[in-house]
Amino acid sequence: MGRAFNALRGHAAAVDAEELLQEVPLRGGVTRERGGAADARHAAPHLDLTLPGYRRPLGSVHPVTRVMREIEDIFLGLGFSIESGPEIESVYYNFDALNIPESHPARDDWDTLYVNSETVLRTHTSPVQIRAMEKHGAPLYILCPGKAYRHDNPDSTHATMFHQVEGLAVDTDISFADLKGTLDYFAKKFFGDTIKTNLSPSFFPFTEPSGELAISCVFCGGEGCRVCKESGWVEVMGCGMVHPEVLRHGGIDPERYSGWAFGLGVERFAMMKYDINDIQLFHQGDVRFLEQF
Ligand code: 2NL
Repeated sequence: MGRAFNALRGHAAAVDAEELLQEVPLRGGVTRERGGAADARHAAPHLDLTLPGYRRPLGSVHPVTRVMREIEDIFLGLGFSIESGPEIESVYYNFDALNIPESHPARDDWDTLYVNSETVLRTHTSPVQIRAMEKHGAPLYILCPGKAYRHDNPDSTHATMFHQVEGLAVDTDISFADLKGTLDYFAKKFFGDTIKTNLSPSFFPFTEPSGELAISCVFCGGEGCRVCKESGWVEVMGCGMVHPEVLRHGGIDPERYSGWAFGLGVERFAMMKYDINDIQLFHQGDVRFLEQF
């Protein structure tokens, strides 16, 4: 059996080599004749085997990966660790543990991609944070970058798959001021020292109080333009103090610990940083787009 196999392998190798040789175009218009070793020796003077091989074109880091790494580096510098988790997630971790009520529209078939009645493609990276709270307890300083999925119709600002980065800090005496200061520091590191930040009230079921962070428009410097709808500000992420119920679901005592969290869309950050107007470009693999980064 082994001998027969070896014979077969030898035969296959010979065929492959010959076929490969036929495909490689010769330099300097040298013709190659089909034949055995004698013919190959005959052609040898024309075939310079010391010439370097064909180089494969080198790719580059995808802009979404690049922005994700930039965000990771800023938070690694602040002492956060990176956590990851499953993209196919239970309804419990994706919704229930995050205090998202049964009746919430985000649970709808038209917003969430269900695998079955108990399983979804995660709609955000928050479930990773619940799992991390369960696994490590407090104190906890983590960043959760990864893919998220929504049942959206694709257009220039929506994609079925996109990337999120969520951050979570849980410790004794964590305050809203810590959140404000950290996000201002982060936004200035990412967008540049000249931008200003503005925090305004919002609502999420998993944070209380909740906020939206806006930055002064990177296109007009806050003067007012089409991008910022003449307001001078662009909303960039949601945030807030972790809801006590959510800490409890993570196995953390809300009487002893408090925490803040935020979530942002990586494609949106990349679009703002590199002045890109269509989210679809990130996922089409067009080299003419990708080679610009
Ligand atoms: C948005 C809003 C947000 C969070 C994400 C979070 C996670 C846990 C507990 C509490 Cl485990 N909060 N994440 C908090 C506020 C906002 O994302 O608009 N993202 C694109």
